[in-house]
Amino acid sequence: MSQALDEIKIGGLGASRKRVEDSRFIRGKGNYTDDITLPGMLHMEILRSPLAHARIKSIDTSKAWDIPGVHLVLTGEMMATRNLAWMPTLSYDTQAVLATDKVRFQGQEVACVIADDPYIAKDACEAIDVDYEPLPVIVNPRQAVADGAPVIRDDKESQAGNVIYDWEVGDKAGTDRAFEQADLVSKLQLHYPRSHPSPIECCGSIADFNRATSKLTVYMTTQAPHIIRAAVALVAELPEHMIRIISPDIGGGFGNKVPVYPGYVCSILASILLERPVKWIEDKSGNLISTGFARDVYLDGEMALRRDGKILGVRIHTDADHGAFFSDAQPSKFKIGLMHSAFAAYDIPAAHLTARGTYSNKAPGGVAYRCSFRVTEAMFFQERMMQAAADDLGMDQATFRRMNFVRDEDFPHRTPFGFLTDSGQYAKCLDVGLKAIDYEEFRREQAEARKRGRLLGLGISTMTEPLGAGNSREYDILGIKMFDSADLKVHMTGKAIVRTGAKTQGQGHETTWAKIVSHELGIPADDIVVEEGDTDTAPFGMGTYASRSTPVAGAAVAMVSRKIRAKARKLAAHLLEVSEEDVEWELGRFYVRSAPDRGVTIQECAMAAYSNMPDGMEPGLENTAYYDPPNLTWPFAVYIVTVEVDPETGVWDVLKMVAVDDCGVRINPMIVEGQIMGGLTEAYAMANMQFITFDADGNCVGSNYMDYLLPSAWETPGFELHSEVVTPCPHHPIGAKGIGECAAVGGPAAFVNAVIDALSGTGVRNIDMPLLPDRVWEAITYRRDVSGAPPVRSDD
Ligand code: MCN
Ligand code: CUM
Repeated sequence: MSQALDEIKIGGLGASRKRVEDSRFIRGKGNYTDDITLPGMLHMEILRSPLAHARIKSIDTSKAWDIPGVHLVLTGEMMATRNLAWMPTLSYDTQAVLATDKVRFQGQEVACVIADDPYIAKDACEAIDVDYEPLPVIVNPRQAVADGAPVIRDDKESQAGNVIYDWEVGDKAGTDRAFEQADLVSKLQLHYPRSHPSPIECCGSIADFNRATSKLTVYMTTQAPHIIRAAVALVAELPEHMIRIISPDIGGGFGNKVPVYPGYVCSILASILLERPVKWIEDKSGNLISTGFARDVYLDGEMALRRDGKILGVRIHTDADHGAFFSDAQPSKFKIGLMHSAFAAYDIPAAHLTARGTYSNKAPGGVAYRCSFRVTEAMFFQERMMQAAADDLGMDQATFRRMNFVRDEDFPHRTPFGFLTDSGQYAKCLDVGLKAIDYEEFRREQAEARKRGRLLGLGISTMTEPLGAGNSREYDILGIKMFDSADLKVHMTGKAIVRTGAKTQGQGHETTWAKIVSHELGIPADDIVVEEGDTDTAPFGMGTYASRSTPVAGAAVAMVSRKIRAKARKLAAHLLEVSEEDVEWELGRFYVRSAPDRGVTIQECAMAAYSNMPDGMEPGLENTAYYDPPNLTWPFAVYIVTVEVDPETGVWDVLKMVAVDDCGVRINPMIVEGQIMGGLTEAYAMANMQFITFDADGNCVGSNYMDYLLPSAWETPGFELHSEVVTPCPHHPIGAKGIGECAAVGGPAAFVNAVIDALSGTGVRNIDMPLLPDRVWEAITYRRDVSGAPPVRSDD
């Protein structure tokens, strides 16, 4: 008779367990970087450049030094004496820590002041006199490659112009042939604008160098503490074991907290020089103008089509504007991230992608913001192109997608750009979505409404996202292979602590990792504490981004639990006085096969590991697992939205939105739903209201929260979520696929497609995001496409 535990009751897989971290967050008891105060701590503020491109003729800091309470004024020149004026980036480029020769974007770090309090430091920054000689400014790739364009990175000897890379992937000859055979070629050009993650908490750090012990402890807002430790060891030439990075609670990352920022480096150097803790907390505008920009890609593509709707081939050219420094974190093999995941869900014989990256006088930008290395741009272009192609063919949007989907029986499937997708039920997800939105009925209503001058539209977007880098064969950052780890210690009373190399920023790892241990060992989730983010205690890992935590660190949690179970089995055999082969496992308990009533619980095994182990067995019940996944995980989703556009004002409203997400086995359904809701909210904000761009002088337009709007519950539409399609990941130990970014990746195209669909018949093929009312109005009124590419007029 089975005495197995009820997994849902103990909080294992499938239980919608409330997030344990929330009990401190909602009480205001979180421990964020800015909550930490150390004895003798000083405060740092940064002086930023008002100009986008200028030669620095001189910097006079004397007035700042004279202000009482100022301890140190750092300039690039001083950094240079320690070889720290420049630092390497995560993409094999260099980035100025503090400007020496020139400033290259508005908001660039020029000097720092360390003082008794942040107000003195800020005042002292304003007392610094910088003499700039303005230079011509570049704000887009076209200007970057124009004849006579100023060379932005004249600091690099090998850099002749402004091109960072030219890269290609796919089958050029095969794609050329596909286009020769096409009945019809459909084309689309668009710009995916800059967007900004804007987490509620800005970036910051507290560096604490102790001369007596030679130990450097840094509390910082980073999504990848171990990478930072390695970077500090290499850049500051400090021994790695003397560096401890602690990433405490993080108030949202969304990719913003992956890169290494000059503020971190300056606070570290200041602490070493002053031998006191130095705190730097970025202000909101500093965060918005200088850190972690995403996208800014021009996409130009065409699709070769057969008359019956079969896609024969795809060509894509991308121009990516990286800003002044190429500082993305991305796998070193792939210059434009995983842009070539485009069209992975569709069965397309041939495809070719060319990519060029250029410098401009804008803050470093590119990869970060809920995107798994540019998958957001890839899926956006894919679904906008699918819509344009179906329209050109005169085919129904749903039919066109369904006929080109990779079919369930065709997995594993090699995508035209070389990825291997392994599982999914694409047509089924689409069908669930169409039913939920009542597709046929809406099309009827739409036609009826049109007769009365009302503009209704429906947009479909699908996405299949490669989540969970590595495997280590293909994925590395700066040569560091991408795998992850988990460490599990079961105490003698059967309570446990699990640590991973990931770092939660709001995703709920403290809740979900405990559930995986519960699932594997039957220890109640409430008996397991999860800790991440301290490099002195957590096993080495590559951190949390690209929704890699569940695919990689989460898998490591399952694997380490299995190692613990294997040892517990030996302890059980010893306690039950039978041989190991006679011991069976059910959730939470080992028993004798021939006598199921005779059993011991996992807790009894834990006690025995410390008090009654068999002769010759190493005491304790602890282990570590490193997990190198065989493949990425490939979640799939269908997002469908209906809108009404007001032809008089260009304002559009969402009527209904449905989301069908298949992320394999859901560890915690409630958290998964939260991730999808959050992602859809961000997708809506990007499509509808978030405007941050640059004028011809390189001024950042929209660099405040009046223009760059963060959606609240008030303006966010309702979303209807569907979870009935579950295709377990064939290689993940518990069948889970990542979910953290899917809705933000696939969502934007659904909104834009819906608005363009509402305008069908006007000839408008594209309006660049955000679809602000004036842009939609312009498209309707003048029956033309509307570009959002910079430069914009400064009065826009
Ligand atoms: N999960 C689950 N079942 C699955 C998949 C995931 O229960 N099949 C749970 C996970 O265990 C985890 C959460 O859902 O608690 C997200 O898991 P995962 O998809 O593995 O993503 P990560 O944990 O790696 O989170 C990173 C992802 C990224 S890259 C960005 S950007 C983003 C996102 O998460 N930033 C966020 N969501 C965010 N949510 C919050 N609140 N804050 C951020 O900064
Ligand atoms: Cu690309 S943002 Mo997330 O991967 O941290």
